[in-house]
Amino acid sequence: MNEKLSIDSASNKMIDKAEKENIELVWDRLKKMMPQCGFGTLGICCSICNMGPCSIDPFSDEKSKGVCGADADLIVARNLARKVAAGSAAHSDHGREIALALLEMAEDKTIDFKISDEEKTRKLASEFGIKTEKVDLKSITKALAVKMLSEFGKYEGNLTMANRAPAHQKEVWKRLDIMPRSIDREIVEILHRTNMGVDSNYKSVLLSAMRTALSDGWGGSMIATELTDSIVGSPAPVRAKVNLGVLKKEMVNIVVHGHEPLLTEAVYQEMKNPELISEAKAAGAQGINVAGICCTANEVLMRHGIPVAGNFLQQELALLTGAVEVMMVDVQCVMPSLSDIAGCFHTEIITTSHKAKFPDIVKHIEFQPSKAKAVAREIIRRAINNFNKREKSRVFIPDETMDLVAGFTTENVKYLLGGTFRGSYRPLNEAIVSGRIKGIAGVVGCNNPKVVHDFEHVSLVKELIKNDILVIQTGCSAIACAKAGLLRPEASIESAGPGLREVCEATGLPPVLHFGSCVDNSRILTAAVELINEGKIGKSFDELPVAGAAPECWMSEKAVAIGCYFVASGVYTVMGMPFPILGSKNVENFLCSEIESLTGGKFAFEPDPLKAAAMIIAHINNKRKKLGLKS
Ligand code: SF4
Ligand code: MSK
Repeated sequence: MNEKLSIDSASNKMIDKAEKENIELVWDRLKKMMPQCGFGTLGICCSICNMGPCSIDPFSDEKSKGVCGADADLIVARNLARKVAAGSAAHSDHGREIALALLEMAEDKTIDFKISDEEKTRKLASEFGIKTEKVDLKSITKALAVKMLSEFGKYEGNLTMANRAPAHQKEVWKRLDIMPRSIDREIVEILHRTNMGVDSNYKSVLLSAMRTALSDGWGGSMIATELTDSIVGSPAPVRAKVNLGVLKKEMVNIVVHGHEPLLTEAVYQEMKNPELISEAKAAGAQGINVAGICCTANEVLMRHGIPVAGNFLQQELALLTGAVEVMMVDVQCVMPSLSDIAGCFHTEIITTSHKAKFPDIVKHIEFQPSKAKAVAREIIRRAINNFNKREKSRVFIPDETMDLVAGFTTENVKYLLGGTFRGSYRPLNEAIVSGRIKGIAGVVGCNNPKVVHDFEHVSLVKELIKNDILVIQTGCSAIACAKAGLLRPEASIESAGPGLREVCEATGLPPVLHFGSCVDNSRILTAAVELINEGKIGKSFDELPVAGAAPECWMSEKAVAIGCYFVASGVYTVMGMPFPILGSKNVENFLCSEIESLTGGKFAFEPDPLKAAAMIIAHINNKRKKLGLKS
């Protein structure tokens, strides 16, 4: 067994199975790709125009330049900015799909969804200047959908939800001219600026990239989070299970994977359909089992306790069990290799998004809100039909599962801390002031086969909670720590420092709070606003004793955008692997030092999770000192 590829024994067992069956996995392809391109790693390769591609010689004494005269600083900055644009586009386009679904609901074009959280919908509408008193919900919903959609293309003012930021942050953004104006505009503008022969100043390229990222965090992602709560319901703490052992030998297994929540919601509703359950039983199965991968998993986990089969690097491994009848995928983080692996088994990959298709051999059943339940039924029926095509002798599901509690949000943390009558962040702020909790870290992000699967996430988070730092998580990082048992309330007794343990025992909270999917990093921003509004621990993000981290090497361009909107919002953010910027000392210096004097936040890059934890602890202690709080 190759223990080194993952700290998760279930994953290692499946990697061994792949080796025995001669099935190629992401780790094998990475090995074949070595050595990876040094120019790409350093960010000094440019193919923006057709006079290139140009690459800068990192060892040259003279200042090497591309054919147009662009130097390393400009090339590196432009490449990074384009990653921010792509990452922001992914999150924001996800948000747009949810807003379009809201509009379809309001126009009676779909009856498969209805507003599940009326209170939140009305509150959001008020925030957007929509009259809500004595107005029926359908009219409010329509007006809200139109307002939300206009956030993507408005031509004056700034993003409405950017007004949620603390006064100091807004003042900084205005002074630096990085207040996000509209979502599509910021993405388009950064692509324009980084076109050949437009913005030749690396600092202004980087600051504009920050504005694009802010339009993601305080725009597209926030819209996705808020409207998903409105339509599908706001999460509440829920117990569930995680890891490949949640797949069931006797059941029809459907794995949902990707990011968008609406079709999965319909699958969740239809898996309880008695007619479909009878059909599954008639096929010889005991029932229908739905489990998730990546952030579609996080969405349906948070709201319904649907089990999670794994995180990003486990998508191929789930298929290797030979027990998955259908893997239903939507958008983002879906490896093109899935169709090859599914081809070794009876598994059917079904693509469902009009913007994410596989080569023709893969079945495509397109989701539209107007036919969500019909599509869900069709997919479930295909899974039932596949059940008897399993090669039983090749089925192997590892036993590993772990309990977890998920479903925390900015809003429900208030209630969990003080109930209906005293719900507020005050107990949390008081715990921080007294030093029982030293500070809060948002630990998020992807897996990357370049490092040992899950190791950095789990090691960093364990070290932080041991040092009385409350951890908030999203995405694949949350799934990694869930598998390690850190999302159980008991983890406070087993692994937290004495102060954090006391708070967790008093409130029943785990020391690591699962806040949702990648777009739900916007919940971390709004929770930080609540901390500031409660008082005594800082008036702006950069004064709070908080930090951000993406420890296991960011993988997706979305992680670059997330990191940038954290830093642009004033948060110290430690990434497990550097961005491809090390080909420019100036860009590195700007992002890791100089920018702190502008936005209040900055990046650090540290692959060793214990060193990263020490850096975060030192940062939090420093902020506490400045606030006059004891270390
Ligand atoms: Fe080369 Fe400049 Fe064209 Fe980039 S934009 S490919 S550096 S000539
Ligand atoms: S799924 S973006 S690998 S966290 Fe959101 Fe995981 Fe990163 Fe995709």
